[in-house]
Amino acid sequence: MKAIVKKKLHTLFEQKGETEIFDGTKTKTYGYNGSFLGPVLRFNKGDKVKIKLINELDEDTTFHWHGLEVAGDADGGPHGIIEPGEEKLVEFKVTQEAATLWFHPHPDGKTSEQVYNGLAGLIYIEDDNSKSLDLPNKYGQNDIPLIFQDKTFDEKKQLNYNAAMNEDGTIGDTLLINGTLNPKLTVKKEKVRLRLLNGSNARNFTFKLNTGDSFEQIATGGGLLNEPVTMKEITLTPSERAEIVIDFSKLNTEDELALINEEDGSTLLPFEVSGQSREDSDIPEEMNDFSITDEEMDLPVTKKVELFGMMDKVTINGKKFDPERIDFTQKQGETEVWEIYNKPDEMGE
Ligand SMILES: [Cu+2]
Repeated sequence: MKAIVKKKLHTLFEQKGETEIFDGTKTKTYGYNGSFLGPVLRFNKGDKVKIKLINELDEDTTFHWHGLEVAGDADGGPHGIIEPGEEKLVEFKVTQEAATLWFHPHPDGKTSEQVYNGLAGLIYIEDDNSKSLDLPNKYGQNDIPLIFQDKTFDEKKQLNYNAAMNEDGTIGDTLLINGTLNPKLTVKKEKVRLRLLNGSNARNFTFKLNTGDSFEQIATGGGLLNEPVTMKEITLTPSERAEIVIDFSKLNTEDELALINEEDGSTLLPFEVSGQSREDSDIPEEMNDFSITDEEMDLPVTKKVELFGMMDKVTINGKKFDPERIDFTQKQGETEVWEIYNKPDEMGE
């Protein structure tokens, strides 16, 4: 993945390109400021960010910051269309805590295909707390971005979004990690932080070490947990992020080590462990201080949300998406309790 773009990023293009995913063959792809996927955008809490967005595709698109707390006019939802050849300047202030987010297009009805073609990138937010903690933070050395996406290619090795469509979306038979086929990751005998993004359309991943060894989860898509949680596997549905730390100094590196997908037993990412680290990080027992007060626990349910349906029949509380309608309003700074119900369909799924 490309070098980190620091705060001075001014322009983000959505563009078409060609990428050599298979040796000697060019695959038509989409990308941000390149032919496939995007750079990692790094923000600090408190930053005032100004980005010029340019649509160089020949279709409508938007630039959406998934998980960022940002005003609607800068968020690039389906209402924020940028037409082919057009550009738009967005400005926002980063107000939330350290987290791993991602960006992608979000035009109504075209989102998944544009992401599938390659429009996806990571956003890292850091804050004083995350910088003061002794977490692995050397980009590309012990702090690794990993975007997992399954694709289907036709016989000419071109992306085929419609090939394996089911009622959940499209699935693929070929895994790309950071846009790369069959990658492996070389690490030292130290604690390594993996920032996992499930960037697939409809596939879940349950990440697990092939040896069954445990690792620590330090963050969800919302930011750092209060304390690290030891676990042996973690499931991410599409769009979800998690940060995990694997301590390679504690693993038997004579074994072939790999991250596998417990859902189907497939190997996702083999590790090659070579060399000792000079200074290993020390994961703190306390990383954050989220709490819910007793008063908040006792609040009655403010809103009920019923999710139902598949594809273009998806509804929330029986209503389909309509950009002209606002269903919920709430006051900033006020705690609400939402009850979310995922209603099964006739098949009971
Ligand atoms: Cu999103």
